[in-house]
Amino acid sequence: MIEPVRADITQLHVDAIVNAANNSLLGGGGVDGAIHRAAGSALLDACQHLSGCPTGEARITPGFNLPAQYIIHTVGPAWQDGHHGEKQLLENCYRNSLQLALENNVKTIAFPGISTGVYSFPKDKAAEIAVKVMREFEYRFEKIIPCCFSEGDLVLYQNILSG
Ligand code: AR6
Repeated sequence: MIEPVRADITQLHVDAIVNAANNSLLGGGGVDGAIHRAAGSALLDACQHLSGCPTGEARITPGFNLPAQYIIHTVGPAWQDGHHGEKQLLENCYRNSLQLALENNVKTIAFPGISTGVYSFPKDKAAEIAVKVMREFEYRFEKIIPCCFSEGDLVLYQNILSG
């Protein structure tokens, strides 16, 4: 089941939440900053052992102080003009995150809108890509949650899913 919710992803009681990280995996602003604050400093220690992550790939850590058991860190593309492989890279983020989740027996997982903040990926295009990949994996999870930070984002996902 794909079930969009409006929430702060750090508060969700799911097996795994996904972080929209950067190549260093050492924290930043946006949802990345919120996750590091909520998980505690042990997360930074764990990330330091991962030696970064290429764009489109994913890495896993414990959730530490979060309600979620795991954090899956993925690095979305920064939007340039749509002709620099951005769509494929964003698709890779969703696919690699869901694959890594399956390998760790994750049944419930929540995603923020990867790349749609600081990285400026157009929200409608990003949501179409997210839902396309989530639908491929839907039946291998109990729940896949697009975690929307604004009411507008929630309506966007609801419209795509009902269309
Ligand atoms: N819960 C759910 N969604 C959130 C939360 C939250 N607590 N906070 C923000 N969002 P962004 P990006 C939404 O900028 O575009 C960082 O500095 C937000 O509304 O966090 O992939 C990293 O270190 C937006 O829809 O990630 C990288 O350097 C979405 O999360 C860079 O930003 C993603 O926005 C990554 O940029």
